[in-house]
Amino acid sequence: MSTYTVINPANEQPVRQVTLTSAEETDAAIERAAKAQQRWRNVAPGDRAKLLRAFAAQVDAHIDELAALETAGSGHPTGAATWEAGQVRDVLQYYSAAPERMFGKQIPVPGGLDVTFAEPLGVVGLIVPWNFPMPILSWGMAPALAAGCAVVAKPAEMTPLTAIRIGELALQAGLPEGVFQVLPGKGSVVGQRLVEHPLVRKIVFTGSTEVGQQIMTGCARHIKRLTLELGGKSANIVFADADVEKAAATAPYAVFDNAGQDCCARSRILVEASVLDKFMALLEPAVQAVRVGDPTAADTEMGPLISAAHRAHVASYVQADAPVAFRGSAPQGPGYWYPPTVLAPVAANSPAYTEEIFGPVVTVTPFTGEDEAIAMANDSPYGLSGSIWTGNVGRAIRVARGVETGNLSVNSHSSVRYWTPFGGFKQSGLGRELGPDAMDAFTEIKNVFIATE
Ligand code: TAP
Repeated sequence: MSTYTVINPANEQPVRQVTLTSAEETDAAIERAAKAQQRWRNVAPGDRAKLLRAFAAQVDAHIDELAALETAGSGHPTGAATWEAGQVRDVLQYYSAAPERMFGKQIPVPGGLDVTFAEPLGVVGLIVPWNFPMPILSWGMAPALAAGCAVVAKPAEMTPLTAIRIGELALQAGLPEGVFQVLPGKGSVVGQRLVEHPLVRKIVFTGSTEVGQQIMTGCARHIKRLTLELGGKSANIVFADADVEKAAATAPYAVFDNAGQDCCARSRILVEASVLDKFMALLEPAVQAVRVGDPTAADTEMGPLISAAHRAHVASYVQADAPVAFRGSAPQGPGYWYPPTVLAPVAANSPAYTEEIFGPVVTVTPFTGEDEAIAMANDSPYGLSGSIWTGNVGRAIRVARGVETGNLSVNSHSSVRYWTPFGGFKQSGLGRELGPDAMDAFTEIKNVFIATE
């Protein structure tokens, strides 16, 4: 049995020892899940709904504990971590309404009638990244459980603590043993077994596009269902007719939230050339005002990066000769700190402009006219998120329709709402999470003909 230590990224101190799950233990958990699922799918819809509401209530009663655990284990500022724990509760609550609304169709056909049933897929393997351990766990877990699937979740190796605790809360809420299991461990061991094991009927993966490609290949061997939520390099497009003050004031939060470790980070700001100088003059104080520091402090807005290795990766995009326009602050001393950084001007082929940095680094580039803004936004293999700032409603709609991305906001920097669909275009992923149709991802439609003659 091997263990490792979760490190607090804000001070580099050990937080807790965690046991790595082996391949054999993963197989045993999958087999337990498959047995439990046979019973879970037959729990009356109203009772499944009640258990999900009880689970939500358990999470609600432990919001502060979960938030503190996330702050210690992932470095998320306490305000953000509290919101994230609340998101788990809310997502469970939202999907607790689903079991009693899993309607089929009645289709008239000659000689009888046809009815359809939404049948649960079976065991779902949920592979979670380190950047938002709680919300991303809940986006797969809640609709899968509601659909009557059993879930085996693998949190990221660096950030397993809140998922482990949420697994305990599920049992305390009364979910039957084996219906929801959390297996801390390595992607190359636990994650891979989930992909390879034939009893796992679906993988929900959130993470890098590179690992997503490997998982897609592995799932192809079993024709295994798959949802992929992958990387992003989203554009924040600011037109001259926008409320430029508001666009500049919110731009830091659209990219530096979670220290830029956010798949939806608007890490390319595109500004109409005629207001570029005004925008930059407004952006500088906004970036410098971002409160970076001790994540346990109530007013901290940005914490550290997740690890020393990730900080080195982020820093590699800002070499000594990088065009740093201005920066915010970051604490000195222990912790994986990196200041909010604005690069301008950047070449269109610069890695900082084309690659997902996943840190608090943003580029600012001017454009001329709507067509160029759309072309620049689309000049990326990714298509996850983005924002459009304009006072012209027609333009807002034209540009929103033109940008090849799954989730856009107009005159707002908001990203994810659990009651609307979420997912990517192009290499940002496959399938949709959240919203009222998320249950479709965890069920198969079965069609039954009943003869009447
Ligand atoms: P990855 O390195 O891809 O890891 C994601 C998860 O996959 C981790 O749990 C990892 O385990 C596991 N994994 C690694 N190799 C695996 C394998 N061969 N088989 C099965 N599982 C494996 O991503 P990350 O660095 O944690 O997260 C950052 C990336 O996620 C960014 O690209 C970001 O954009 C993306 N992301 C996307 C979204 C959405 S919703 N589109 C949301 C958040 C993040 P270990 O912990 O052992 O590495």
